[in-house]
Amino acid sequence: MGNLRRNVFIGAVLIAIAGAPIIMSVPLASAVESAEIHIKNFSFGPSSLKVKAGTAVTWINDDEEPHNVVNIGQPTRVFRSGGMDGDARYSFTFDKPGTYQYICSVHPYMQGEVVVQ
Ligand SMILES: [Cu+2]
Repeated sequence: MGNLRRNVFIGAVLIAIAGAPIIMSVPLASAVESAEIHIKNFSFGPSSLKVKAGTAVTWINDDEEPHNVVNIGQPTRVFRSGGMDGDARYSFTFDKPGTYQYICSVHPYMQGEVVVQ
């Protein structure tokens, strides 16, 4: 009987090892949604973006000139990028619903908003 128990144990270990890759291939969580805002010709496109809470928004500077992304209004300073050279990217994940207005502080006439639902 000792051998049988040992074989059952070894069998269980082999099943566990064989099953491991299958378990590991299952996504850990549902994928985070993402969206992009392009900075081009000194404007944000789209200038108004509507997303669901939990969405990661990435700003991409398509201009040669440096820009940045600074949250203003209410709420304020929730996000603030550093200076973004051409082709630079900045990402922020919006967890809380609200309307987030922002500007490029280098060119304050560049304005946009992200509406989080
Ligand atoms: Cu700018």
